[in-house]
Amino acid sequence: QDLNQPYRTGYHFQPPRNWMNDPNGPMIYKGIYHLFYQYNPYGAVWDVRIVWGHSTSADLVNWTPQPPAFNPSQPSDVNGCWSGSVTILPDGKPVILYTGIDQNKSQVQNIAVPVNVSDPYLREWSKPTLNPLLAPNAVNGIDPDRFRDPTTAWLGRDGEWRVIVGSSTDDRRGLAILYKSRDFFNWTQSTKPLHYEDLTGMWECPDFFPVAITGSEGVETSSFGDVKHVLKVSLIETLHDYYTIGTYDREKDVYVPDLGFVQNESAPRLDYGKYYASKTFFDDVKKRRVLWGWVNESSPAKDDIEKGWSGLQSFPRKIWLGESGKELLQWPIEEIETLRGSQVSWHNKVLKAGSTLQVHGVTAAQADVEVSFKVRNLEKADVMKPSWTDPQKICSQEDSSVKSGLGPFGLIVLASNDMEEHTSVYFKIFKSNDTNKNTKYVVLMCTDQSRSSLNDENDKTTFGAFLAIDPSNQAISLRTLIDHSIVENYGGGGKVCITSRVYPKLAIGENTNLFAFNRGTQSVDVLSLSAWSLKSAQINDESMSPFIE
Ligand code: DQQ
Repeated sequence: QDLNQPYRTGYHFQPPRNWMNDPNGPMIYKGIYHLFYQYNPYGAVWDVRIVWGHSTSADLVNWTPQPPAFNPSQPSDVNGCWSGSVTILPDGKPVILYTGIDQNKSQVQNIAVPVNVSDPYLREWSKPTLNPLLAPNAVNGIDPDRFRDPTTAWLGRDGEWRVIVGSSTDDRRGLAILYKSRDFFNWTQSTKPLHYEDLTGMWECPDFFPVAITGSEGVETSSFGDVKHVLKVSLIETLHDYYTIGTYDREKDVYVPDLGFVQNESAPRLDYGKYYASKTFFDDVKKRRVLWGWVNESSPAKDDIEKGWSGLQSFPRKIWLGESGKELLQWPIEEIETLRGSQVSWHNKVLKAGSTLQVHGVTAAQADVEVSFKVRNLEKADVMKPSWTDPQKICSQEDSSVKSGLGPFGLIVLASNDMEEHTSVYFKIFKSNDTNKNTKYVVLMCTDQSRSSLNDENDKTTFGAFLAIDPSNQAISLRTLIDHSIVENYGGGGKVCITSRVYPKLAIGENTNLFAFNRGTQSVDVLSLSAWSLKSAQINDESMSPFIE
């Protein structure tokens, strides 16, 4: 760890320097994984003239930097190469659809194709002269400032390709505009969008993909099998990624979410912390769907400029439909285990009321922790207040220092030697005040960044979500990935994810500690805890390949 750069990560994807935002066009091609990303080669802040950064990997863990795939260069993208996706055509060749900011500063959709398909690293891309393929015009009524982020296209039974592009109307109706094409070059706008929702504002980075009804295997984006569909949208108004699960009617070409689009504080999100502009791809080798998401900084821009970089990608996650059919589950891809070093294990330890137990023997600044809690005296839970509808608000009012009947209990991570700095990830259990609910209890999951750093200029907002499990017959599990300035939490086997960014001044490197804690009035059993030191991955080490800017 470079002591001048304590916030750079050991195993989270980041470029050697400068600004990064959305993951773009992830894929696997000829056994090589590719990640493109919104990259500003000129500095540590976003710039409209952003380019497609590019890295490749054999295992989704270690990454080789490649030259940017393309830069603004032609009238249809001269003012910026914005987000987009890859589609693998039936002959196995990949193509990119992306948003260009054209010579009039309008958002248009372009195509880029590999120059040499026999190169598994796909180092060179070209832009056919017929770009743009899709443009807003007076007839289609699309706002040229709100027309972007094409998805991976899918092929219908009728042999026509479909793709959606994010948009919104002037009165804040969010839209997934649908286009169809026979040859992938000439596209026609459908009269109806694939889906829309009033008062949701601009839909950025939509993602539309099928999930298997049973099992955790992924399915190919054009699959006609026994599937449900997921529509994810990134709402610019809240900067969160929301999803719905529903049915795609292939005859009418419309998507109908099972529960409608929930528009409240507890609407389903891929992550309830810092996480945006996510995108999935189907890995046909390991038969899984893999999710990437941009994790922004929580520091002021002046700090980003000083450290010379901004933005991380979450660790890649496998994503699939949970057994209930009502929620998506996410889990770090199994390849993370190749980084595991020394391990500490606990079995059946009691965390007495008010206790804090240190986890010794792992590198607490770069670790992978799995823990499972069981609570016995559920009747001691406090009753939910009727006003408690927003989990994030409850977590910030009732932060990690506020004792309740059951909880807070969980992990304290990135703690300094004197505990002056620490971040906590915890649960509280309440009795439901809604007698119509199937379970009597509500489990709240929170992450509290408020004491994470002596530096008060960072955004230390508390995060929270309700975790849909019944603590009377299920243990409460937590998986936490710690990596210097990022903490990714998976509650209940991946039902709820919360990611945060923190910038400790003291809890750095060897001066970092890890604890299990219980500040509630009742003891909690730790059924098991395993913690591993994680080795650093090779991430975009420039000596491995010239990083051309
Ligand atoms: N970032 C891109 C846009 C997208 C936004 C520009 C989402 O294409 O809508 O960098 O973060």
